[in-house]
Amino acid sequence: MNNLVRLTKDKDVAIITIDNPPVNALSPGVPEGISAAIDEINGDSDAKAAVVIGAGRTFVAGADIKEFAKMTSGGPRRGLLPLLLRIEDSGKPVVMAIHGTAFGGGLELAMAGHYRVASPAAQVGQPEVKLGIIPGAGGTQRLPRLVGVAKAVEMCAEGKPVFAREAATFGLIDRLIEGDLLAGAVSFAREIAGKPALKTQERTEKLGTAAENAAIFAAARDKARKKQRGLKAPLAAIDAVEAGTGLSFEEGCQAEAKLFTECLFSDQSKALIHVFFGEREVAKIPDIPKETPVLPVNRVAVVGSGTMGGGIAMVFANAGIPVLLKDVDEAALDLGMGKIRKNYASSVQRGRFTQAFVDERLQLITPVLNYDAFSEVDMVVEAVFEGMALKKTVLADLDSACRRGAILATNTSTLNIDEIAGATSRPEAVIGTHFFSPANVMRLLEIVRGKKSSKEVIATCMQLSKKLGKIGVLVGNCRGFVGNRMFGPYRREAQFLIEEGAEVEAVDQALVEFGNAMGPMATGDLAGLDVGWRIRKEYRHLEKPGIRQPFAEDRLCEMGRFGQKTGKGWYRYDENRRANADPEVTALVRKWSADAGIPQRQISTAEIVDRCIYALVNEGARILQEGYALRAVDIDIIYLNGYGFPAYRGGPMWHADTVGVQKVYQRICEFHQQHGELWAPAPLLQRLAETGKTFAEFDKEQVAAA
Ligand code: 3H9
Repeated sequence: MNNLVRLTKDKDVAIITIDNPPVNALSPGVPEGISAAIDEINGDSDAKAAVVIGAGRTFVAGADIKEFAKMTSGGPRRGLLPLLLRIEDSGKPVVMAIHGTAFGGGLELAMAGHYRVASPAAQVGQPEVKLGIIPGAGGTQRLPRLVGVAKAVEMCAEGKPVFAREAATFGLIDRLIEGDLLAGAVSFAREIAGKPALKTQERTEKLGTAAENAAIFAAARDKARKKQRGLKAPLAAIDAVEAGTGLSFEEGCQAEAKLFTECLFSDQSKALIHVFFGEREVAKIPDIPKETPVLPVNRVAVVGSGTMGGGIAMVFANAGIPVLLKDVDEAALDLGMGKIRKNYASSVQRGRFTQAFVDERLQLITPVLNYDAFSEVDMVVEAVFEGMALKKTVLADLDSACRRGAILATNTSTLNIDEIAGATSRPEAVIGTHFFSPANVMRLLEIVRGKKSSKEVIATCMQLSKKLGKIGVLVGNCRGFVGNRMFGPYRREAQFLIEEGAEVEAVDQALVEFGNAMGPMATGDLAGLDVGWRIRKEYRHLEKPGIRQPFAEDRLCEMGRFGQKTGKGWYRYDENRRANADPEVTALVRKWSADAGIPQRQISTAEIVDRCIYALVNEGARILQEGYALRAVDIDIIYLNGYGFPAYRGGPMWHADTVGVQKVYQRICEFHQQHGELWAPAPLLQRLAETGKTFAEFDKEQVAAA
């Protein structure tokens, strides 16, 4: 048909093969090729039925997401509906044969067929909401006809994929095929050839009554508002399914098309598409080509069984990698293993893991008190208490205990990797792996490149992060690396605002309304205010004299108010760890501010958001310019996966692009005038503003120059 779609025959069954690697997306040429093949089959009197199948590892993973950006920047609108109607109208029945994934437009294509067969492990889904859009090729109209309204709403609004084995139980898949999918699909096609075939659009038996559906839609909207706070697409998806239940198929498709377009042209969708490609972009390191050899990581060890160490051991165990967990004495190890067991038990309780899975994982974790078996491991992650002297001692011990070729990773959030590496005779094997707490839950892994970290070690850790279910982002070795270095100015501004007269809850609420998972003060209370306090004390000698520093949090710490763990911090906590505003804190901060001569004023929500978020942007721009992050998108991915920044805003740097770099720069200049040196605009931000460029354009230039 063309180079993306082939038409062949197995006697009386025509076979349409879509071959558009890597994921058979419906890029230009694919719909046209399928359409031409259907026409040809309908003109072929020997063909009794057709099978549509994907070449390579998957059926069709969806519309080509790259095309969306072209559409929203003025390119031609590309619809799939006419093709799908042509398939449905085909005089010869069409069997869709699914393996790998049938996602988005891929599932919509499959639903236009008269039958669907699948390998049991295949996955089907309408994940469009994760891109800020809704199904745009009849998915919200055909899916309820096949699976019922409740299931269709769930799949379209939540976007979670379903295994074919499960989909077969609710009518989306007509037959599961173990073994050779094509052979099974062809024989299925022969069975149904010549029998009357149903068009999905004409099926109404699962569409339910208005009263039943009203309750389903109300519950789905409620859930979407809570679980997908701030996102517009899930609500639009529910609207589209609802339209389909009250209107004709054709009118339903029109309603869907309108909602799809509104979503596609929204800032949310642009941001989420940026995130989709960003998550894949961060794996690409300009000076470390894809072919760089990686080291096998089949057995690992973790040193330190505290909260971090225990969590990291679970991460490896969950990926099926055996792990030695070392601590200094029996009591510490028992405590660490106890916490791990408790964590797993709660996962079983919440239905995340089965007991059998947990038992297997626990078998993979071996507690040890010495380094004897360390000579057999391929990688060690040290996760002892954050302190340079201790880390150096542990690294020196590992240097003696581990075989040459093993990776020595240090889990630090602030310390200098090169100094730690200097404690070994093999700095090329040393790398930073900054897990985020709780390590077994948080997706982000900052991989910190030391001056001497070898390319093989970096490539191995990047690849390993995927196996561990993490998103690895390579960062440079500066204080706080990328995430925490930016978090400092963000929380500094939040404190300044409180010292200038804002209420603690007002600051948190403004940032939660912006979309962040938590406000900065509540986050501090959760992590423990003493952590930052200790670090600040250690680095106090580096502070420039005469520059304003926040003081309220340090004073709260001096009073023993460390946050949730002491029942008091910025908030007061009840026995269920619920935060309550604490008038004592307000009174104290007002007094301290008066003593310090800080004028008190009314502070707007907009100022709270600008001060905190632009502090992130300004520091992010410095980090970029200094080369500690490879691209602006790397910073975005860090913030989305480690700091609860809302994905629908694309990350702090993308957010700056969306607001307008010039506008952000001007606001930062105002803050500079009002609040002094800490707000000096980053030179890169200034350059971009003056040349009318965005951070995304800066990234493209970086990639082109690499
Ligand atoms: C849609 O269908 C809307 C419809 O309603 C129609 C409206 C008209 N397009 O993830 P991987 C690239 S919306 C373009 O690393 P994996 C990806 O960027 C779409 N490119 O592999 C990467 O490129 P590179 C609904 C795509 O095995 C390479 O393929 N569908 C697309 O870990 C490999 O990807 C979705 O949202 C695409 N659709 O995971 C599904 N998909 O190598 C999105 C992938 O240059 N895709 N690429 O970095 C996925 O979820 C995963 O890619 C998948 C494979 C599970 C399929």
